[in-house]
Amino acid sequence: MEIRDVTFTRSALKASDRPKEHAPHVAVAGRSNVGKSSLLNWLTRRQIARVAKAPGKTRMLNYFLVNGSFYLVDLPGYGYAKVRRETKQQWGEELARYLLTDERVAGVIALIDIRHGPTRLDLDFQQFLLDAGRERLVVLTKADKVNRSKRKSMQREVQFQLGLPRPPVITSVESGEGRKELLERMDELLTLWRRAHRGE
Ligand SMILES: Nc1nc2c(ncn2[C@@H]2O[C@H](COP(=O)(O)OP(=O)(O)OP(=O)(O)O)[C@@H](O)[C@H]2O)c(=O)[nH]1
Ligand SMILES: [Mg+2]
Repeated sequence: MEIRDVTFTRSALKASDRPKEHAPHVAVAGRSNVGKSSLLNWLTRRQIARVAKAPGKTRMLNYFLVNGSFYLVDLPGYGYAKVRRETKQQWGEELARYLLTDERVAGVIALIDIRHGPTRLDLDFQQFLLDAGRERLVVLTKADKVNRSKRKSMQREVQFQLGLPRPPVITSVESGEGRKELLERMDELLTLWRRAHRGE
């Protein structure tokens, strides 16, 4: 897949603010600061999502229309403690509802920091995706921060721990590693979704 054009469409939290069309969504999820917005900029080769030093930057669901045919969705990170509890609960609920019920979600790119592997929250989120019946595309981020042998061992370990049919994709926005593979795996998700929704 080539990314030809990308347009920021909208920020939304409530279901009524989400895009209206039938086009599929690929959501990008993970802990606060794991690199979701960076990954979106890197994938699209545009400075389109906001990246910050402080975690908790992305607070809404941000929709980016790609090639006029599907949405990439930058999600707020989970596990950021400094957000007020009520706000956190509200995001959590809206997000969960979105991922559980919106038929347009073709899959979730779930980011995990390669330095630490899955945290308790990552494991809970993986279980949530399994229960929701969502396709998981697991990505290990920030590969430039670890050596080659740690990459390999973490890749094997995470595949086993999460029960994934294929190894997670290793990426680094610094070295550029993993971009082509991630785009291919996204394409597969979209193809699956289109097959399942043909004729609608
Ligand atoms: N070295 C390195 N740093 C990265 C990489 N990806 C992201 N970062 C850094 O990690 C920090 C967090 O990145 P963001 O993209 O804002 O993370 P996020 O997951 O969107 O965070 P929230 O919006 O707060 O949930 C930034 O300082 C990025 O520069 C990577 O591949 N390598
Ligand atoms: Mg972000």
